[in-house]
Amino acid sequence: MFDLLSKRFGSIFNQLSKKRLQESDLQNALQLIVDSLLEADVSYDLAQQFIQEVKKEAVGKEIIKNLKPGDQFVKIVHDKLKHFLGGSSVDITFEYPATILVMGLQGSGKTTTISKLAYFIEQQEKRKKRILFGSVDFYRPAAIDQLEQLSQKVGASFYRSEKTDPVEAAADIKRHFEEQKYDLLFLDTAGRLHVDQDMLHELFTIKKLVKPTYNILILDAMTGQESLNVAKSFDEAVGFEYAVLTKMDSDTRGGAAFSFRYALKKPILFVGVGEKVQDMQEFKPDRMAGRILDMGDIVTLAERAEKEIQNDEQESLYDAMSKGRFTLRDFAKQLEMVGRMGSISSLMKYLPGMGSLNISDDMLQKGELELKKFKAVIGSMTKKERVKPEILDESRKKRVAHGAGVAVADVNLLLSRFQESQQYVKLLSKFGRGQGFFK
Ligand SMILES: Nc1nc2c(ncn2[C@@H]2O[C@H](COP(=O)(O)OP(=O)(O)OP(=O)(O)O)[C@@H](O)[C@H]2O)c(=O)[nH]1
Ligand SMILES: [Mg+2]
Repeated sequence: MFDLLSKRFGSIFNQLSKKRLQESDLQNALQLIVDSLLEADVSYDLAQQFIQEVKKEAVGKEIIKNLKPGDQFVKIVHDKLKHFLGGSSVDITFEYPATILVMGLQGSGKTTTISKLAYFIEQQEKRKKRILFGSVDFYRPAAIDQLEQLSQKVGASFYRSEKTDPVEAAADIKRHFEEQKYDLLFLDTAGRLHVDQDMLHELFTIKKLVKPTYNILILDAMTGQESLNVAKSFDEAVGFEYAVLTKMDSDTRGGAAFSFRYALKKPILFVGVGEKVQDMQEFKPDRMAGRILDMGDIVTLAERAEKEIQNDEQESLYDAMSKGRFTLRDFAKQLEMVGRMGSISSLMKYLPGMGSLNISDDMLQKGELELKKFKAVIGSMTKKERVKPEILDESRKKRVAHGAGVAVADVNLLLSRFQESQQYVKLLSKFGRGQGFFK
């Protein structure tokens, strides 16, 4: 499928001989994205909103040498999608003691997910945690037994309240948790239909009483775009901070993840991928982006594109340098590139001759700090000042320093460093390409 889609993109873009992506070129490609999102069960409105964002980003983008326009477009789409899915995975570390209230629709996977979370925490934590399971699900016979069985499977304790009213039972379980000084309490609740306001209100009362440290909504990925309404009504009536998306092992494409993140902007912590306690994985935005677009290999593709973009920037920088037209703008780009490649210390390894020099950690740290200041200084200059720094008189320098939150002396230091590198560039252009570290 990936091959098919990228071929389709390819045939749309390959005849392109222009230098920039234009709206007319993008129409067909954007339609493919919409189709992909709709197939993943994203609502039509959301799909439209998303491609408007992509369009904004893509139209007018310069086409990068060595990169197929189709691949470049795919990268833009992928990055946007990843961004909407939360960027990077959420690194949650629970603080103890903690109470976790688990809520969700009937059959969404609440009880199963509690055991998965407990298993995950046990695997992750160095010191064994004392985990307690409790349930206030009195609506479905055997619901509490199910939780008890699961607690044995993952080595957690289980407490059955004598109370039969859910709110009273919740208070009783919490009291037991505190008295026995457990680290973690998972409170399982009855499945609710989001149209059932009474049941939602009861959950709200339990939440107020128990004061959970974390509230987690369990969302069934198979509910597709409907999951958004579910999440919204739970959020309005009860409130939660995180979600876990279950049943991602089904053939659903993950539209639920997209709709949820896009509309509610709350993190998805994990995805459930099966019925067993170990069947849960961290939520990975870029993997999910690939699944939603049905492009298995999109991550590799995006990485390749990123590399080409960097090569391209480096080449144009080299062009500017070899012509001896090296402005502060190029200098800023150079700093930016250094920043992107990692710390100065890690870069040193790659510079010829540098490995054998004895440079102390102090010097390196000073260098990194300087780099940050320089970036800020260049950032608060006007376009004109960047191209013609000689116009920077005292009052301009003061303004720039103020804007960057540094001293005027830092601005002067930057300017003298810049002059030094200009000398270096002139030297470079005499010797031609391939002599310096821009080869
Ligand atoms: N394939 C698959 N099945 C899952 C997953 N999570 C839960 N299930 C199954 O879904 C069904 C319902 O799970 P439960 O954990 O009982 O759901 P619940 O939300 O507690 O249900 P109620 O208590 O009835 O509201 C069970 O058969 C689970 O085994 C998952 O990630 N993948
Ligand atoms: Mg249950």
